[in-house]
Amino acid sequence: MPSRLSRLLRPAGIEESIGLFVLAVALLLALASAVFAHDYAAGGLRIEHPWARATPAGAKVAGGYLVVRNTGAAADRLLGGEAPFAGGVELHEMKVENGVMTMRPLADGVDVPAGGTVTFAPGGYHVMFVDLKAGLVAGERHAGALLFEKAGRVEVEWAVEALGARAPAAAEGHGDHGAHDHDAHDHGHGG
Ligand SMILES: [Cu+2]
Repeated sequence: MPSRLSRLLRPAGIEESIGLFVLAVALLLALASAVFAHDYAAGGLRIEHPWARATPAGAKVAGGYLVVRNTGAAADRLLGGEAPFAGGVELHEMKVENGVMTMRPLADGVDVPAGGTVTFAPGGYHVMFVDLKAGLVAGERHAGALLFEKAGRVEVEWAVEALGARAPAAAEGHGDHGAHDHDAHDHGHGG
């Protein structure tokens, strides 16, 4: 036993283990980004890695995220999307106003200026899938589409990622937001 322990504690042995561990992590990360990153092009638009956050049991809404780059000379506008796994797709903005997290539907869509980039990420602009037909499970891929004013309908796959994926702490209240807010603006944008 003592000899085995001393072998484990030998500095060289530890360094080797750490080296192997770092190598393994690096390989996993390289593999993960190769497997999970997926991009689309439509005219001058580049749509990078559309993903949806996995949902807790019973959730009826889920957040969707992506990056849209406009390499073209004309502005375009993201108007909405399609997601057969949900009853509807809305575009929302989450932001802090006077220390209070607020959420509002972007009824006119989101402008994507010529040469500009719009990022949909937890805590900011996001796609909201409402009336989910089933929970979203990490690792799934769901066919859907994005609708642009000029580029038109662009088919994409929404990659479902883990519940906490890239979520700042501020975004954790999204479930609440879904419960008391989405029902309210399902029937219009009067407010
Ligand atoms: Cu929302």
